[in-house]
Amino acid sequence: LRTQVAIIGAGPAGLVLANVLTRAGVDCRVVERRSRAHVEARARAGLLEHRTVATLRRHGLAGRLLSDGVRHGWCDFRCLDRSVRVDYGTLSGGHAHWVYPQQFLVRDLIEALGRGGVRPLFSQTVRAVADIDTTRPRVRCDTLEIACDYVVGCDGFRGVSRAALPRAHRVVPHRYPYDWLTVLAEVDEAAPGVVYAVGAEGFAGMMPRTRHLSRFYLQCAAGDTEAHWPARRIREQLHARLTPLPRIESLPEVRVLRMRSSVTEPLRHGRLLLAGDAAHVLTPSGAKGMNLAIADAAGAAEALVRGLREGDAGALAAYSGRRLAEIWRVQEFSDRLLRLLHLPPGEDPRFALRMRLAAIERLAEPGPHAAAFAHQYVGSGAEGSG
Ligand code: RFL
Repeated sequence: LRTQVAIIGAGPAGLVLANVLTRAGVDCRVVERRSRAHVEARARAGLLEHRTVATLRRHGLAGRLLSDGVRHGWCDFRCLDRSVRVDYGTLSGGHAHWVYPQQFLVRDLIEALGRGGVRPLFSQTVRAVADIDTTRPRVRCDTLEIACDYVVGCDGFRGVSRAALPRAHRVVPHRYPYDWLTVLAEVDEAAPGVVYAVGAEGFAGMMPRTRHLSRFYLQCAAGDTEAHWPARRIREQLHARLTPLPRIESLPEVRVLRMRSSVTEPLRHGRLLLAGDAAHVLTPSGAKGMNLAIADAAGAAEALVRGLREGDAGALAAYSGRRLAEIWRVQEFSDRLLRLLHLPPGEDPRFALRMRLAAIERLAEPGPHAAAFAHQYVGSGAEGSG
């Protein structure tokens, strides 16, 4: 098989990239190891930033999200029996998130690609990426090989593309001293908004997904497994840390999310570029992972179109530096939010909670400090994540 751009992975990054390239007249193929049904059912993130929606809209990919998604512009912080509403929509000058589950967006992106005549190669695993130092890199899959001009690794944290980078590329990791239990729950009414609860028993969070599904997070001990968290304990802890909360009907998905971050630097070597989770992992605290993946994809698409259609290699040379500046800004934001949401081990919780309440109240008081947080949270403007 021969194409201009071989894309590994049909997650949000790979699919946005493929759509933008196809619309710009660049030939590409997407290889995905899972089936179409699998990727269209995989529930993960659900909050789309202002600028993510602007990107999707610009490329004609936001139709269903704009008609079926719900706009959201505030979050509540609960701490010491207080509930503080941060109206980041108003504080950022009218920007908002869109609540739209990742699996719906993936479905829409696959459909849009199909309308452009491109069908990802599903159930086909990439085994190796070769010859990235030449002008004809190759992607070796289970039953076929793709020769191309560029390879973009959008294959997530556990993908193969990163392994093709030479040793000089560094992965900068960070491990937090706790984990999160992530729980998808059927609820009797939609979560009214994002809620972060900070308390001596540990952090708990609630994020809206659909009318009858919400995502909950519970801080747990580092190294805990799902076996430590039977349904009864989850319900007890949600009530203890998060009340009031909607009535929970069932818990269809419970997983422990290892709380770690990492960034690979640089994001390009020769004819291989990395985008999305293949390049960086963020904790879900600020709901940034999918947004950053889509921003990477848009940046890679622009650079590839310039390189392949206009013969301008400058944008490809600048891709890694530009994206890393933003990726680190977003990492710093997510890290800062986590520090606000968790108590430092060993510190008297009475003092630590008062400190956090004071910090939370500042986020709600109109002024430059709250406006900067609001812009970063919603991903807008010069102070935002891009
Ligand atoms: P994805 O979505 O992981 O897609 C990568 C795709 O590559 C495929 N793949 C391969 N294909 C062919 N050959 C190979 N050798 C391959 N190896 C891998 C995979 O099957 C997959 O389809 O990466 P992308 O596109 O960069 O998108 C990133 C987002 O998916 C990610 O940042 C978020 O979903 C992170 N995330 C969450 N973010 C939030 O903001 N809020 C959340 O609640 C939230 N929950 C989650 C999450 C990520 C999770 N994973 C990855 C462990 C919950 C989970 C379980």
